[in-house]
Amino acid sequence: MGLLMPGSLLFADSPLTVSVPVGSDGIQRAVIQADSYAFTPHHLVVTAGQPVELTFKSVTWVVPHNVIIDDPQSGLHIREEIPAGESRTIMFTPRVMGSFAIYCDKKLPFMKSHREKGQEGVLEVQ
Ligand SMILES: [Cu+2]
Repeated sequence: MGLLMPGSLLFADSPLTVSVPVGSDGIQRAVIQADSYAFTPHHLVVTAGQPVELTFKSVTWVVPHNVIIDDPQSGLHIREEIPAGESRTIMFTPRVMGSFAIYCDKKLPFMKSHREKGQEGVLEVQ
């Protein structure tokens, strides 16, 4: 699958809050499960100035999700679609310390957004 790289963190073994481990290549790497309606783990702690690689693995059959981290002032401007049952990897290097929202903004007409249903988390940059 290519997901089980050394240094990867498997969501199945993860508590809800994780310090994202650094691989031998210096990349902070984690795998996050995307389900309806949650990201697991949902609180990721990373170190500023080092590259981060997050793989979002959808475990849904039909429902599409996405992942958004949007704080342009901090250089974080990520939006990636995650089709049902597929995995998508985002890479970025956080430069500014702080806590930033990770969320899915999918929404059906007249329904609450996935974020409002609980599909959100925190990227904590230390
Ligand atoms: Cu979603």
